Amino acid sequence: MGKNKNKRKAGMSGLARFVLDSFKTDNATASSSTEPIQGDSGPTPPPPKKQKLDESSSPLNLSEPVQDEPEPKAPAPQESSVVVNIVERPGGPRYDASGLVSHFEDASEVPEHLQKYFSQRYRLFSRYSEAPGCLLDDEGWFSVTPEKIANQIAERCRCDTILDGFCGVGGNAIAFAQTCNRVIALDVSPTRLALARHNAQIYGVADRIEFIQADYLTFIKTRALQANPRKIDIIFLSPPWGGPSYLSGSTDDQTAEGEHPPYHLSSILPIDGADLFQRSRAITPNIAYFLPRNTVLSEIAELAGEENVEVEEEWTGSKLKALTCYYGGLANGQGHLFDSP
Ligand code: MGP
Repeated sequence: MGKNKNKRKAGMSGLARFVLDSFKTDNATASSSTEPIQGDSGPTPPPPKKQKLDESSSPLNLSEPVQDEPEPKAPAPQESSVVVNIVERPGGPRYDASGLVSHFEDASEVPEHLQKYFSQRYRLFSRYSEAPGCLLDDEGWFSVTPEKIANQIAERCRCDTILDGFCGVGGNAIAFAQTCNRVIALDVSPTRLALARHNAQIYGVADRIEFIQADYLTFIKTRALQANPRKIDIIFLSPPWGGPSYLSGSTDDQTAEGEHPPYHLSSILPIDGADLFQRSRAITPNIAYFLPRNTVLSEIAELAGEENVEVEEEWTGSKLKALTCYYGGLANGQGHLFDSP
């Protein structure tokens, strides 16, 4: 499958530089938080292990062509800049984004709408309370991938270079940094990118991740213009699903009592989820797509065309949290597709 188990140190890559330069030329908002940090030497992560989750996989087969899609939906307003402290500590300065959002340690400090997520904080980040404390903004609280699930996905995505197109506060990027040689983590929000880097530092993996403030669609479009772009083996897509109300479904479809209405890929942001997938496939056949548990399975299958897709249910305890859909060489029995153009 062409996967590489060795790891190497990440600096800012030619690709990152190219993209940043392109952004500068276009006067678009982009910045990188990849400047080297002295003494960024947190604990070395343990060798990756397979996480045991109550999961099941079911390959789906189909052959429907994927339709062309409408124009991108309006992008969310962008924040322009973020100030982050570089804190002097024994052993060198460390990146610390503590000023950007509150780190809660007691439920009494937590706003009502975040209480449910706060009670799961150690499932989200097992090192949540390790100084200076993991940081999440509102969107991070409701959309970060719980750590065991992130580790499970990272294990399946073991490769040389992975692109996390919507890294949020870093849950998946941190896990990928423990199984992949190089992680390119994008987010359109400078705040969330700073929080991701802060959290990655707590896990001792910040120096293995290239954090790039960029809109994913612009990033891949820019990359397509490069004469000789760096190979990206896998793209991980965990886009916004439209907020915590995604479970209410995205249409007036009828459902049986007690069931959640179906979620359609057309509700994915910033563009229709089928379009997002097809644009990503222009870069690599190997896509891991993190989707709501109530996503219409036939739509997931349709994306695969003549190939198979493997759908992994992500459980924590007795609760189904989400689906990860593995396409291309990531799907069981399709390893030969991993290095295909
Ligand atoms: P959830 O259903 O909001 O939480 O999200 P929970 O605790 O299962 O809610 P309950 O009321 O059913 O108990 C379940 C998981 O989906 C979260 O842990 C996140 O990993 C993921 N998730 C949720 N949202 C709203 C998003 C999103 O917008 N984008 C992405 N990528 N993941 C999300």
